[in-house]
Amino acid sequence: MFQKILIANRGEIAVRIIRACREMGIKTVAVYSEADREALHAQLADEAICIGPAAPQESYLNMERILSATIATKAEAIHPGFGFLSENSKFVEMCEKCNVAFIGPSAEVIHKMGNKSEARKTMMEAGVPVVPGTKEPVYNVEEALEAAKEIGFPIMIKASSGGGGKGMRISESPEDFVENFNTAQRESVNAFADDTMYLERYVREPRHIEVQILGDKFGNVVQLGERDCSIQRRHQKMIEESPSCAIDQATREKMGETAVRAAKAVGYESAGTIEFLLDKSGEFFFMEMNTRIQVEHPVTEFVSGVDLVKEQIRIAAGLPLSVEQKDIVMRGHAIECRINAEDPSRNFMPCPGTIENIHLPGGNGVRIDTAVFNGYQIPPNYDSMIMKVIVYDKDRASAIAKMRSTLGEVVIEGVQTNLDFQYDILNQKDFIEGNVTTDFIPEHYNME
Ligand code: MV4
Repeated sequence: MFQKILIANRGEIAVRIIRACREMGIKTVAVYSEADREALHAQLADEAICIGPAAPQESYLNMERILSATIATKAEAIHPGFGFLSENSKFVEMCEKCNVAFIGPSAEVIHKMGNKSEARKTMMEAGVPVVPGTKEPVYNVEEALEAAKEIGFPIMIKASSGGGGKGMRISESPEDFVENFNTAQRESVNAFADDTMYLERYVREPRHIEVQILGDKFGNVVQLGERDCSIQRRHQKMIEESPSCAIDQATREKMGETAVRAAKAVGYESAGTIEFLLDKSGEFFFMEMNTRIQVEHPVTEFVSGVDLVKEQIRIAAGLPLSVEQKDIVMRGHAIECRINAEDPSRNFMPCPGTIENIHLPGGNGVRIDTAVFNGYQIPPNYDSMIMKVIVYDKDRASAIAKMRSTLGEVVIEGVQTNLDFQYDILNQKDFIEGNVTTDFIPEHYNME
């Protein structure tokens, strides 16, 4: 096992990883930017190194500085968390060259799954269901229009380098296709310097359901059930839960087996997620693969009892998975609400500032993942997510009741948050009845 791990991240996920290391008897090195001198992750780690100014490009995204810190402290491995360098295949190659273990999948798999049209083609060839559409990428609007007519309208135009909604456009008919394709492609060229596009039939009012998988260096792959992440705003997830109330046991098993097949098709190792779109008829389609630990991993940890971060560390150290598929039994219901320092009444504008007073709830089946504390100054340079509230109970109704009670107890003074907005969602009839699609927030709150 590793003696020392460097955590190339900040905030609650850095703290989450430090805790896993400490439980495993592994020493930790935190890296921090000048804006994060007082940050919890820097205080909790055994060692902490300042790697540069507040701007992410000069610190948490600076590959040379992070590798220098790793070598200087003699850490043997880097945990990238999520965001930042977690899905940067070039960084993984640099780690290899420096003889540092990257706690995540190989550079090759990250690169392959980062290209969304290539990922789609790989999955088609592996027999994983994808939304009907193009197998090869399209580059010009004429050939794209021909392909679109073949697939049938409405069409979703997507950028190969996209994901998270960038470079994505809906086309309802051949009449509006050219304009939408050109706009999406221009967006892709500007954002990713890539004109590679692909087409899918547009699935109306889908649900976003994703399956957690774990793979080791011996070719073992297990799945740990699904998360329903349909409650999103502008492609930012707000509430995630496991299990999903939208699928029956037969679909769940089929989806789990499909996710395992997808992971095995690329020789996946570490923790990963296969995202599916579920349509109104109950059919599901591969959408994307996330080659990282995700924000919402705690809901899976609650229902499965498996510590995903510890598994990632074991896998990277060359140990086999500590669980077999037959030992993984999903039990109860978990829900996560993401608490952001933002103002819902001002179009969710980020609200950095100082936490003047904070009270964190607790109790049976309550987990709070956060790195904020009394007097903490939230820097304006990073993500506005400051806390994850995760609850666990025997069924969905009990978990919702527990989440309401738990959110009701949270006190955060000094900055605006989305706490009240989250609380409101939990009291919506459609949410309580499980009638949610990716259009839930725009539909219920009159916003895009
Ligand atoms: C889709 C879709 C409907 N049909 N693809 C959004 C982000 C990117 N990961 C893929 N996305 C979508 N792809 C087809 N063929 C609808 C969405 C989508 C969405 C997906 C999951 C969660 C929230 C969403 C919000 C809007 C659109």
